[in-house]
Amino acid sequence: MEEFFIESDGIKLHSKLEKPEGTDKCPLCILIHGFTGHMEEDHIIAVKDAMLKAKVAVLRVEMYGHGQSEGEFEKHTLYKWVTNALSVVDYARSLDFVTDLYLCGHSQGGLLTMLVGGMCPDDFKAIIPMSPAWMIPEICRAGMILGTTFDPKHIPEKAYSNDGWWLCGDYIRVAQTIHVEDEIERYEKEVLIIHGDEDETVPFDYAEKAEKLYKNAKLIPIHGADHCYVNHLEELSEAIYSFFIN
Ligand code: FER
Repeated sequence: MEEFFIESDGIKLHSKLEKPEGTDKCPLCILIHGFTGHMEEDHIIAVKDAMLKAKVAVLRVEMYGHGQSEGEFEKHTLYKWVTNALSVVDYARSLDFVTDLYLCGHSQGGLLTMLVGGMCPDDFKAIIPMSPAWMIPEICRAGMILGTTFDPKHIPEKAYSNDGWWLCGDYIRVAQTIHVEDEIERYEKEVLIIHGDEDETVPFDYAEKAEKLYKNAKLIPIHGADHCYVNHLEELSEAIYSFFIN
């Protein structure tokens, strides 16, 4: 395992690269956590291990304001995450050992995966949005965030969640401008969507809607799984492993 920082617009992003044993050249998957998440969460580790078992190298990176990366959580926005992800893709392109490149992310990282897939369609063999939180732009336009409501035409300075998190109004301003359908349309290659059908954070309907909108997507529902696949990590691992070995 190599641990290092990738520079992105003056911000150091904490990164870990792991390669499968006994391979010279191999595919690489970039793997991104969700909102308030980090690279050591159980579901991220499960996915990483399943990829390594399928002989795919994994580059886990923590985005602005998360984990051990620089930036303040309260000041993160989807534009900052997009800028970060583009820097990570740039870094991945420079690696000699990589055959095919993949992008995978959970929840807000899954939304990021959908956006960056559309922005860099030539770079990825496939993208893997897991429980993608692609309702965020829509709910921000409707005046909802973190389970609370606001006037979408008069964005508050700060938005608070019931469980103690808060975000700057700029998070909402940025989210309101994003139209995920445009980026769905731009990505014509293979998409694997994985989503728990008892997700309490991101409605499962969004996975079904994304599967229909993409030209070439397959949804693997994980029956009974919640947002982070607690008690369903084996099914999650199996979905990832079989995607890469088939
Ligand atoms: C929200 C609902 C879900 C939200 C973020 C999420 C910032 C993302 C969840 C995740 O990434 O796990 O209202 O607001």
